[in-house]
Amino acid sequence: MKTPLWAVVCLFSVFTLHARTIMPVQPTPQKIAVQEGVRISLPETVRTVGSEEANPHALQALQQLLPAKQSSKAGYRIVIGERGDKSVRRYERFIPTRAEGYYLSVGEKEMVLAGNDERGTYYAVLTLAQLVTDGTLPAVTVTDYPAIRYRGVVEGFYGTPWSHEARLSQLRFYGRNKMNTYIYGPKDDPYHSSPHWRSPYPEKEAAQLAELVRVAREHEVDFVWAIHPGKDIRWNDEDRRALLDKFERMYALGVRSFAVFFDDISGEGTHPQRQADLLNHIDEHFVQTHRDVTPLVMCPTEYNKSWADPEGGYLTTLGEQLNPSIHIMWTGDRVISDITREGIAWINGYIRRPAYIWWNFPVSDYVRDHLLLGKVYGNDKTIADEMSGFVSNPMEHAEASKIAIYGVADYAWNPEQYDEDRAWRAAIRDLMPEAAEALECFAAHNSDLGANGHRYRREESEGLAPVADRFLQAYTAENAFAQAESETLQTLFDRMVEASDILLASDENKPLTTEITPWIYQFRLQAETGRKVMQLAASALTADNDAFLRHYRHVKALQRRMFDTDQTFNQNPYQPGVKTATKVIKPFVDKLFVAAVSRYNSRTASALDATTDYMPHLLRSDVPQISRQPLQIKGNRVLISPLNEVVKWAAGARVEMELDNLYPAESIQINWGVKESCTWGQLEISADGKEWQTVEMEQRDTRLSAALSGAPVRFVRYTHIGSAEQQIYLRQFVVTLERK
Ligand code: 14T
Repeated sequence: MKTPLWAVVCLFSVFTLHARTIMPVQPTPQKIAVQEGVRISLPETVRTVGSEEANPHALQALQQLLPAKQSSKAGYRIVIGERGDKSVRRYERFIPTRAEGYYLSVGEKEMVLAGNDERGTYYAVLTLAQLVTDGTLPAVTVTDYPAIRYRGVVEGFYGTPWSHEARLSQLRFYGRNKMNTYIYGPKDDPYHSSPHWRSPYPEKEAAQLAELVRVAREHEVDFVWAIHPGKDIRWNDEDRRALLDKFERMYALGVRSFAVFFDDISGEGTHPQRQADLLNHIDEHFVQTHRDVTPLVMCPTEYNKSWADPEGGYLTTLGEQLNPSIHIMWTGDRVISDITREGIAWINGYIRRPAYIWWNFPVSDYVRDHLLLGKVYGNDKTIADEMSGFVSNPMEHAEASKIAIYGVADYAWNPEQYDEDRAWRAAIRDLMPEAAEALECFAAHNSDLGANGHRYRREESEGLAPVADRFLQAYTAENAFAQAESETLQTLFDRMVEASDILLASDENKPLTTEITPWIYQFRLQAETGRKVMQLAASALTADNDAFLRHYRHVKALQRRMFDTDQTFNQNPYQPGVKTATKVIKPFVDKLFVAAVSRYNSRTASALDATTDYMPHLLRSDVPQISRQPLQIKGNRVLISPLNEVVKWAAGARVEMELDNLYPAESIQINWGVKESCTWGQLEISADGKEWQTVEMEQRDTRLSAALSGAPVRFVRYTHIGSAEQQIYLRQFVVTLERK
């Protein structure tokens, strides 16, 4: 059989690619075909067809890209518009019949930008802009659409809400990355949640929200204003009216998309039938009555499988009762989890509609001492049809969150072709093109969360663990200094120092470097410690005692400086401090330090201290949850880091703090989060750890306090002297010393 000529031409000249390597288009288009070897110069004179009807935002973006002279007769022809417009009628069959889809073709005489709808045309222009290099365009055909209808971000974390400037920058970033949704729901905005959800925003805040709405619209992003009324809502006409009034006020500010959150509440507000009645009422008397308001989004109280009680019927009630157009959010099998096929099938069965995914990544409000700068991975790539939306809950560090958000934009547009590695690298290049290598090094080692109550972990320092293990193994088992591994590790520490300095000196992205500066300082110190511990380990083998002791003193000094950094920056009340490279690098450096010191100690019969983290005071406890809590020094106060979960305290168990010296003490403050009289507990102090003195405590509400008026204290302990297990919260445990 003869091969027809057109097929030969196609084979030779057209490259259909899934935009993996060659084209820089982001997010990855569904289909892109490039004609090899053809470059088209940006035209100087153009004849635009369709400007009267096409999406004005698309036209404006096109105008910025091609500030060419307009001519009615001559010049390069540009056809622009959306399905139904006269201009694109001839191309309608090429336009994908998907929301926000588009067809883009660039030829030598003409280009076509045809959206399935207004947003589709805008996206066609964005893709076109990304195809330009050095003032030329490839000859190309793109057929593209998002696999998931709603893609974006939910500002839904606890902690300092994003600044106005940061939000403006986010909205531009979402638009540029073809995300169409920003859900405004910062837990710490009192006008979003209790106590003031019923009240209008003060003038300044209202004006800023109106500006956000405007900028979102300019960038084709739906600004979704969320309300969180469940903490104190009363199921009566008055509160129903209060909620609708608030929505009307937000509508007047320009908001056209709304959400109602019932997460993280208890009591009356959790009632599913009442929630459904309210939401249907809003749907019927607000959403449906305003022709330009988009479908309502709700976050249920049982928003993940581990909290859901299928027998209790909460989700079944929502599924049966909520109007079908209302979207229901879902975080997966757990509060923090990645979405699987089985997981989404489970919830969709209950709610009778595709779930609207609230992905709790890179949110770090439960591990605030860590930065989550790693890759976006873990979500199933074949379940786009099973979800109506996919939004990411980010960190309170807005700019740093863009690494993950970029990945989410790519995943949610085209999950089947999503490549986490490529997206992560591209994100870093997008944020800091000049210092990309440095940022990549920093991000590669700042991505895991450390142990946490949600048991969510991320990869970090990929590929390094086997090298570190081999080196340690050779060192401890054979007294050998493995050469190849040592070179890899030395290079790593050098690169870390290099990356830190380059990032600290860079002016490229100030909002980003400002957010992460404390972590860069800590990262540099960790690298220097690593470098020095390698030298320490080497001199422990060669029996050069002078060199060993010099390195040892330096490592101790570096440990002290890391402690100071941890105690000085990011002092939030939950997880204060600055943790970096905690998954592979820090454990390796610590283990090698211990091995080197113990080797020196046994060879020279010395007793040098081999602890790895500077902290002069000690905490001992046979209450497992408390024993893992770090101590903190805040001026003249020594405290146990508070814990945000229920602590189970067995009868007879105790908590004991040992200070490094004897101090005159001023007072002790304790808060176990319980109002009942704490007769199960006994507080004692001691100067030597042998003779103990019981201290009376005064209780006010949940607060216990004891005045010590200068008593000499080195040991403090609190013992459960009752007989039944206690369930308490570790809100506060502080020993205040007298100021010198
Ligand atoms: F609405 C939800 F989908 C959701 O995730 N709600 C919160 C969210 O605002 C927060 O940022 C996120 C991460 O901490 O988790 C939810 O908040 C919690 C989760 C808990 F397990 C609050 C208290 C918890 F005990």
